[in-house]
Amino acid sequence: MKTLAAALVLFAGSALALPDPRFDGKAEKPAPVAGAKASAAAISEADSRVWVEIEAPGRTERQAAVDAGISVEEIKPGVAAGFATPKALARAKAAGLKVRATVSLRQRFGALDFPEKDALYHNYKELEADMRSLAARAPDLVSMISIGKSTLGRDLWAVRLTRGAKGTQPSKKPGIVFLGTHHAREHLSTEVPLLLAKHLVDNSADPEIARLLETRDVYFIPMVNPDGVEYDIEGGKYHMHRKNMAKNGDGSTGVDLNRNYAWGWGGGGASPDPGDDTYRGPSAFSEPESKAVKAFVEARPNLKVLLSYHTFSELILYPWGGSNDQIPDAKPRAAFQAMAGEMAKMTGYTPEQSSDLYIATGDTCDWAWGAKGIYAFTFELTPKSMWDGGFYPGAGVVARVLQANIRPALYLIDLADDPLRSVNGGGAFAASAAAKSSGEALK
Ligand code: 0X9
Ligand code: ZN
Repeated sequence: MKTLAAALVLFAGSALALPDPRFDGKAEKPAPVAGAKASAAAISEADSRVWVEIEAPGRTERQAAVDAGISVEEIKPGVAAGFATPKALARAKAAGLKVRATVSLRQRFGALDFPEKDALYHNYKELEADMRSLAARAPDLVSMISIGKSTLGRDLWAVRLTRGAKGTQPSKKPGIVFLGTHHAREHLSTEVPLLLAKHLVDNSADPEIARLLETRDVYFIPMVNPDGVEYDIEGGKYHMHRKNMAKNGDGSTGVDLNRNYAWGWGGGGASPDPGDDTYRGPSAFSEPESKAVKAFVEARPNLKVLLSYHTFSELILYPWGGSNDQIPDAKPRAAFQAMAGEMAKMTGYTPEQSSDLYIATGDTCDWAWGAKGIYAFTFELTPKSMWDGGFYPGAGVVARVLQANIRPALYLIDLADDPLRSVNGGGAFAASAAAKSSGEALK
């Protein structure tokens, strides 16, 4: 019986070491992995996707891979790696890209034993129950609302934390929303917003947190794509599923919800092919899940900041993602850069403009900023690479990742009244304010 760790070592033999200024070379090493056991997945025989490594000495090749419909998940020196259908692979080759290695998902994951259950992670029912009990535990502070229904009819749950308003009552307090799991297999991105909400409730007597809950309107929507999540863990095994569970006309399943928003929709880095992992959908906001987020945001003009959690790579991304243009207005651009830089100091994650990773249109944050003027960030959480567990890093990382993300969340909640305060190190929770006693207590 082959272990995943062994498979990773074998597979790592194909990694390259070409120079790329983005990397210090650490990411491509097959480190011993705490979560390795949790990385096993059950890939059905019908799933013909491959994990592919494309030679990509620079951004041009990386973008060409994305534009061919490959969901690029990892960038290493000289290489862009990710998932491709046979058609996307053919498109990449036709575009002149050099394929360094391909491994079928069945070969890569299918032969592995299934790990012990990651009991710490929340499935849909467990998430719903925990959100409900959080609301019951602190009824003066927490309320639970459904922002709509998923494709398969599941409620899309939000918890709201604020003093003095409940449910859907409007508020004039500056608002912020934390979103998780647009992408089904990115389970850690459910845990972080859920556990952040619990952290705020558990520490609501702390004067600084009490101040935030008094003066801000804070929302957590930990599972934007519950149908995809439930499919990804169906049968007690991981299926490496990214999209929602919409039935496409060609027999394939799923729309990439992070390509379905109406800012630049239909442009680069978002596939028109329903079979691809990055399928943009038939039209902008075609999906109930993205539509629900849109309606949620539009009903709350007090929202000033949005953070959408994804995994993995340990990055902090800000608009634009759909083009290489910078935000033209110097003041908000400086604020985005200041905030991303501060949060990078707190987490060790790398801050960059989204399109520096690759251009992809129709994502949540471009829409939130472009259409609504909301300061919107994408966090790519732990781990750094596929070799550290990829989408399935195991239960062992959860506490540490939560810990790393508490201060950035407090920092953003505080700045929701006026994100421009971030410029020149402003904000009560800025890294430069770390010496402040209240800040220290919260670390
Ligand atoms: O491609 C995505 O949707 C995000 N990465 S993930 O591995 N979680 O799928 C990154 C989105 C960043 N946005 C743009 N580059 N537009
Ligand atoms: Zn994602």
